[in-house]
Amino acid sequence: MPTTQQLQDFAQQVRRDIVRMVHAVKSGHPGGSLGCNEFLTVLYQEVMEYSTEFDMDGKNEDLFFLSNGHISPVFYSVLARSGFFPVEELATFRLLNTRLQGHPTTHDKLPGVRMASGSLGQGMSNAIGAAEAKKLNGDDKLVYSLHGDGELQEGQIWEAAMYAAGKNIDNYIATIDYNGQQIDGSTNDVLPMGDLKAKFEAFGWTVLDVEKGNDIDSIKAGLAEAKALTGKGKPVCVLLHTEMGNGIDFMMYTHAWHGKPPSDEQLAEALRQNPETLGDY
Ligand SMILES: Cc1ncc(C[n+]2csc(CCOP(=O)(O)OP(=O)(O)O)c2C)c(N)n1
Ligand SMILES: [Mg+2]
Repeated sequence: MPTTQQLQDFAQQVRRDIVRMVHAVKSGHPGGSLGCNEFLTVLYQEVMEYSTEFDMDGKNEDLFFLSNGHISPVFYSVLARSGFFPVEELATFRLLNTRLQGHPTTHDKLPGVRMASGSLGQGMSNAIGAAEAKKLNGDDKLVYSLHGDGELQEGQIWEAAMYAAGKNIDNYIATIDYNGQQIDGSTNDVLPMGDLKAKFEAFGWTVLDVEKGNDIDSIKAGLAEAKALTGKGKPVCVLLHTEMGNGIDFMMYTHAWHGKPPSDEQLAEALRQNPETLGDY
């Protein structure tokens, strides 16, 4: 098992990758990527059991589905640094004909990508399908997914939530990036969603909060708790309280960096705040 320090170092390198990728092509989504960095780091570096010899069936492996596909920079960096493809390929982010499209696709065959996402609201349905297939196949590994909180405004999410509970999909952990922000402002300004815990519970889920969603040890503990709650007849939802733009001071506490690249000067400052740990691509 990696130490907390090793996971922090990993996340710091991922932070550099995110801003460098988005800066290089002057497009992409750094804010949500930075907010979900520690979660994906812990998930891929400690929690999930998987093979980097990727195949779509993923039998006897834990599976992850990214539903908020706009945070592709963090997903690609974590996949590359977990051994799915060469880290040098991060330099092709958003270029023509790259496997690292702005929003993940499957036809480009990037190892680790299990569904095309970007059109919000679909990943829970995919993940539930995979979890149900695992049950039918007698495969006892788990399925994980990640969703934005603004994404929960999509109706398909709630159809899927109803299905998962109704069909006792209890080998599934859906995490919500609960940053309180979305593309145009705070979720409360755009469309207040009320008490998300009560809503998921009303749909028949077990829900737990991780209050420090950017803290490695809190995420570890939260995911261990979530894992212990699987196999009990209900799907599990983790409300991960995160900070958009985490780790780069001028990108935090605002939705402004949802989908905006840093300038040359801003990149330099972001990198100064996050020295290299594992080596830049
Ligand atoms: C179906 C659909 N509608 C609208 C969009 C445009 N869109 C992209 S990201 C986003 C905000 C989503 O908010 P959230 O899930 O909270 O992501 P965050 O801004 O926190 O990263 C929107 C509306 C989309 N990608 N798909
Ligand atoms: Mg959000």
